[in-house]
Amino acid sequence: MTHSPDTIAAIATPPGIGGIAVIRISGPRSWEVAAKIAGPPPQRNASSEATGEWSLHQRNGTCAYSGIRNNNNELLDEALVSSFRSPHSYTGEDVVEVSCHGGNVSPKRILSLILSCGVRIARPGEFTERAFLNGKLDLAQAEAVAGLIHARSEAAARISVSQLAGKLSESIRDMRSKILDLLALLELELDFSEEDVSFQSLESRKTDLLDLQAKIEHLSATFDRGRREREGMKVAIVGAPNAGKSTLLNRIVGDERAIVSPHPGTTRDVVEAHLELSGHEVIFQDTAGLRDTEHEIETIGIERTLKTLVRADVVLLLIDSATGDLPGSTMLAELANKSPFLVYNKCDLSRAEPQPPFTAHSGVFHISALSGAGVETLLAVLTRHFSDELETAGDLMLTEQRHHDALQRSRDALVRAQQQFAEPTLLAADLRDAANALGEITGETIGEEVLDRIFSQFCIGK
Ligand SMILES: Nc1nc2c(ncn2[C@@H]2O[C@H](COP(=O)(O)OP(=O)(O)OP(=O)(O)O)[C@@H](O)[C@H]2O)c(=O)[nH]1
Ligand SMILES: [Mg+2]
Repeated sequence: MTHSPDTIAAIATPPGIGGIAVIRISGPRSWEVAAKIAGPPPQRNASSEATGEWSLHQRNGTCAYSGIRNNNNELLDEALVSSFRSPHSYTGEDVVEVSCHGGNVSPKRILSLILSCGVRIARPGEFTERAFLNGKLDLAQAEAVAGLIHARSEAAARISVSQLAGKLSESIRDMRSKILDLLALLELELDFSEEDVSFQSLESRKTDLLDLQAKIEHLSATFDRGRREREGMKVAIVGAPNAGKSTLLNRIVGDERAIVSPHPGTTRDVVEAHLELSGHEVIFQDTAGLRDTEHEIETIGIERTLKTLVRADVVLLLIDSATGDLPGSTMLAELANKSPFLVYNKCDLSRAEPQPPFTAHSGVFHISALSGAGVETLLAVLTRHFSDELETAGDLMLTEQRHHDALQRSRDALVRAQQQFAEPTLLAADLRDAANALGEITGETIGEEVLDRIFSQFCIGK
C-alpha cells in the first residue's frame, strides 16, 4: 500500500430522513472498532431469534444483526453490521458497514462513537481513492463511480455503468499497449542503429500510427454527445414575442413555470425546466421574444436569448401562425445556423405557414400550446432524435473533460510522430508522449496532485 494505512469513517448515505443510513469504516482497525461498538441485539421478547452464541465477524462477508452501544453500555440503535476482509472489499482494506436507522440523529451518534475510538473522518472521495490506490479500480472507473452517483437520467447512468465495468479503460489500455509495442520495436532499432537493421517496415509503421490516430479521433468524437447526455440536452424555445413560447414550456412541464401574458415582451430571463424524456435528461429553455427594440431590459433579455441559442443542442423556432411574426433579420441569420425545428403554434386559430427566409430546418410541426394539440408528437420526435444519436454513438462514450484533453494530447503526439519518420529519436519521444497521455486516463501515469483534485470532487462517504 502506498498510503498511510490509518482507519477512516464517514456516513455514506445522504443526510435527512430515511429508512436506513450506512456508516462506512475502512482501514486496518475497522474490525476492531466494530467489535467494540457492536454487540448482541436487544432481546425484544422471549421468542427472540437472538439465541445461541453471538459473535461479530464470524467470517468474511458476514452481516450481523447487532446492538450498537456506547462506552456506558447505552443502546444507541439496532443495526446490520457487514464486515469485509481485505482485499475483498470496496477499498481493498478491511471494511465495516453499519446500516443503522436513518434520520438526523442516529447515524451521527454512531459516527461520533466510531470517531471516539481513534478513527479519522474520511475526506470526500477517500474510500474510492483507496480503492484506486489498492488496484480495485483504475482512475477512469473511479470517475465513473462519481458519474453514476451524479447521473440525472437513465442514459447517463448507462454510460457510467459501462465505464465502471471497464469498457473505456479497456479501449484506452488497448491503444496504449499498441503504442508501447511500436515504441519497443523502435527502441530496438535505436539500439542496433550501427548495424542499420529495421524491425518494422516504414509502411507498416505508418499504417499503425494512422490507425491509432483514427481510433483516438473516433473516441474523442463521442465526447460532445457523452457530455450532453450527462449534463442534459438543451432545447431552446425561441421566436418572436407572443409566439407562445412560455405557454409551450408550461405545457411541456405541466406546471406554471413561466409567466404567460398577451403582452409581447413578457419573458426577459431564460427560464429553464428539467425533464426526463424516455431516459434522457432534457433542459427546456424558454427565452425572451426576438424583435428589434429600444427597451433597455428587453434588449438584455434578447442578448440572453441569443447566447442561449448558440449553446443549444436543439432549437425550436416557434411561429405564431395567426400573425406570422418572425424574429428580426439579424436574429434569423443566427437561427439558420442552428437548423431549428419549425413549430407553428396557435393552430387552433389558423393553419397558415409563414415561411422564415431559410431552408435549413430539422422538421415542421403544427401545435397549439394552449390546448396541447400536437405537443405529444413534437416531444416524441425530439425523443427519437436523441435516442437515434445515442444509438449511433454506441455505449463506449467519453463524458469527462479530463479524458478528452488527454486524448487530444495523445492524438497531437501521434500526428507529430508521423512527421518524424526520419528522426527515430524524436519519433520515440512522441510515441512516449502519446502513451503517457493515454495512461493519464486510466491513472497509470499521473501525479498525486491531479489525483487529489479528482477525488476531492467526490462526495463525502464515497
Ligand atoms: N389561441 C392560442 N393562444 C395561445 C397559444 N399559445 C399561446 N397563446 C396565447 O398567446 C399569448 C402569448 O403567450 P406567451 O406564452 O406569453 O408568449 P411568449 O412567446 O412567451 O411571449 P414573450 O414572452 O412576450 O416573448 C398568451 O395570451 C397566450 O395565452 C395557442 O396555442 N393558441
Ligand atoms: Mg414568454
